[in-house]
Amino acid sequence: MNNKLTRPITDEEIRTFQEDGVVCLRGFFDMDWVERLRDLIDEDIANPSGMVKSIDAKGASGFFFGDTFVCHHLDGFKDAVFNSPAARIAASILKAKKVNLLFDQILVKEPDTSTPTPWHQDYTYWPVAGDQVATLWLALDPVTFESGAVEYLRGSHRWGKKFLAISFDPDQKYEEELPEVPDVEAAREEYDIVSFELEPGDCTLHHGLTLHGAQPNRTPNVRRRAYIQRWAGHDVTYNPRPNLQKMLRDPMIPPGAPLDSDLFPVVWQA
Ligand SMILES: O=C(O)CCC(=O)C(=O)O
Repeated sequence: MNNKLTRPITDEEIRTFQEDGVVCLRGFFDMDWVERLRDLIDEDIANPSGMVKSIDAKGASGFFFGDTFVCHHLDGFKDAVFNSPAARIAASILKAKKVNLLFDQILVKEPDTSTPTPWHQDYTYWPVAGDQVATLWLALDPVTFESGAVEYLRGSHRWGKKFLAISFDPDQKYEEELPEVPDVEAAREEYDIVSFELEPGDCTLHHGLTLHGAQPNRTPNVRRRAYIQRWAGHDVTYNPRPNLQKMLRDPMIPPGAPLDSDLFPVVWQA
């Protein structure tokens, strides 16, 4: 296993992230990581954590599986947090002096899964304030539009807007005073939508305010397994509010403080 970057992140890649709100980074994770994470995902599906939630739409075909804070559940994921190239990638793209892991996550769309991932911003789900918030989405299978590639609205992180979080979970309601996400699917041609066909080991980094969603997995036989990490840089502080996404536990840090804690560990610093 190797946590060194196979090459430095370029200024062009940082600029793309800053301007577009998403950048695609190919081949930073080798096949050892891919195969290990595939096995861990199958282990988690067979024996999920207490944070697992059903996210299949009602009456949907297939199986859309999600589990969060998985590095607290299976040690192999902890290894991927602390010893894979992910933290250095996130720090380089965010130009951060340190990065904290907010949480890690699995999202699997099995073949013939009809549930789309609704358009949303990540930021409004989480107890954070600050700009350096990003998600690393690592492909563990070949990903195409047909199999449910994530789509992004280019530059939407610079609209200066926060949108109400959409519930993936019937037990969870989000009630902040925020406008609803625009109905992108109803007028796709009006938006600048970007997505990437990925090979196993390729990843994307998107900003916490970038609007994104994903299609169903319409293939009859291609799994779409993703391992996802949520990162925060040095300008991010703890901003708890009512009705946010459930965190594994209270991080026991005061509002306004840096995130540094057992729950949101500093994984890399300069
Ligand atoms: O994998 C998906 O379907 C959606 C991913 C996503 O929304 C995210 O990683 O923030």
